[in-house]
Amino acid sequence: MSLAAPGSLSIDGKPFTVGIVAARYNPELVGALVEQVSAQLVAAGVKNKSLVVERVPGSNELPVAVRLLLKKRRFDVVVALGVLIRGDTIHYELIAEAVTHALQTVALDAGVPVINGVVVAENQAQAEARCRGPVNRGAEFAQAALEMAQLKKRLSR
Ligand code: RBF
Repeated sequence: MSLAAPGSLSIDGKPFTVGIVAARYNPELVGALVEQVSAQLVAAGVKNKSLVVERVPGSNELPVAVRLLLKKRRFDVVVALGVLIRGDTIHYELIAEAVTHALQTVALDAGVPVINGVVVAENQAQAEARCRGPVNRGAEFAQAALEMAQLKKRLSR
């Protein structure tokens, strides 16, 4: 994946209700992503009461949890967070592909943007660099969430 993330736009997060669904697998790394995403959103003006965080066991459970969340309450955007690290089998690849497709399906069905914040890494070091190292995917996911929430508000009737 490229490191050429889009530059951050200055978007006021005050009007937005944001859901975060986070996997408990690889807890320290996902925890770092949750912290970064939440901190960026709050810094942009999203109110604490407009930020809902739900946990699921692993990345495979993210799509259904996002769907349940969207059925329960109105959200401007949902961020799905997980860390998949290559193991001895291709299991992580299967989950990565299935989750990617399912998150898109849920988003398109609901007409609500869902940010794919699942970090897929070859090894622990790669995952570390992306979750609490120099790459900072969390900030990128938060920016994408703000941009898509704004776009949804602008284009929805
Ligand atoms: N979930 C993750 O979020 N990240 C992982 O790296 C991860 N690795 C897994 C490896 C194996 C062999 C299995 C069986 C599950 C793994 N899971 C992982 C959990 C998965 O997302 C899901 O919670 C379980 O498969 C139950 O549906």
